[in-house]
Amino acid sequence: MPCREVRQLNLQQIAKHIHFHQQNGTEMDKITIEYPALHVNEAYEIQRLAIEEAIACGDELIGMKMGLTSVAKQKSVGVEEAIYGRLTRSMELLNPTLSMKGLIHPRVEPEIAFVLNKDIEGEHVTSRDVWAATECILPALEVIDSRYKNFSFTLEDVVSDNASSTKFILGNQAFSPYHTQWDQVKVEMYRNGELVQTGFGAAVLEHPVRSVVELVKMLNRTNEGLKAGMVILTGGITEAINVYEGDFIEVKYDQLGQLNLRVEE
Ligand code: OOG
Ligand code: MG
Repeated sequence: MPCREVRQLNLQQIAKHIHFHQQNGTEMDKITIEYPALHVNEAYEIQRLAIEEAIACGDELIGMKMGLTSVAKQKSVGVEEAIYGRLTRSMELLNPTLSMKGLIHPRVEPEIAFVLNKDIEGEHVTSRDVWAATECILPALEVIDSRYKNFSFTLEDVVSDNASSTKFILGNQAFSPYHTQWDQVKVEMYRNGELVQTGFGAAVLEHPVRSVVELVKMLNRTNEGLKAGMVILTGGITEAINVYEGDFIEVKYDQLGQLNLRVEE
C-alpha cells in the first residue's frame, strides 16, 4: 500500500490527465485499467481536482448535475448508482448550436434544471428545503461526451471524468416551481423530424426534486453543498441519443415549450 502522500499525488496527476482530455476533446483509456483499486471517493476527488484545473485556467463553477438517476439509464451504461458532476461556465451553450469541434461521440438528453436562490447543505435535507431554495425551473438539454473510448466505463471512471459533462443549454422561459407537476411533464425528443425518445419527469428518481435532495446528501459526504445561484441538472429523462454533424434535435416539453439544437461541423 503506497503511503498517503503518494496516493494524493497520483490523484492530482490523474486529474491533470483527465483535464487535458476534457479540454482537448480527445479520447482516453479507462483510468481503472491503470488503477484497478481506485475507490469511488477517490474518483470524486479526481473529478473535483480536474475542475479545479479548469477553474485555474479561467473557467468558473456555476452548477452541478446528477446523472444515472433512472434504472433504465443505469442499465444502459452498466453502472448501478446515481452519480454527480460539476458544471462550469464554458459548458453552457448560449445559442442552440452544438459544434462538433472538440467533441468525441456526443449524446443529447432532455433534463429539468433547478436554479437556486439559497444555499442548501446537510444530510437531513428534504424536498421542502429544496423547494424553499428554488428560484425557478427550466427545461434543459445536456450534451454528454465521455472521454473514454467507446463511451465505456466503470462507476469510478465516469465519476473521475465529471459524469461525462460536456455542454448544456437552458430554455429561455423560466417557470415557477409551483404550478407544474414536474414528475408528470411529458418530454418527446425528435431527431431530424423523427420521434426517437419519450419520457416523463418521473423517470428521474420519481420526481426531479428528489434528485436535488440526493445531490445534497451526496455532497454532504465531503462537507460540500449547493450554493445560491447554482444551476442543477437533475438527470436525463430519457435515454441519451447519439448526434452527428447536420442533425437537428427538437425536444418538446408538454405545456412548457420546446428546445432545439442544431449540430454543426
Ligand atoms: C453518464 C452521465 C449521465 C444523466 O443525466 O444520466 C447523465 C453517462 O451516461 O455518460 O448525465
Ligand atoms: Mg445528464
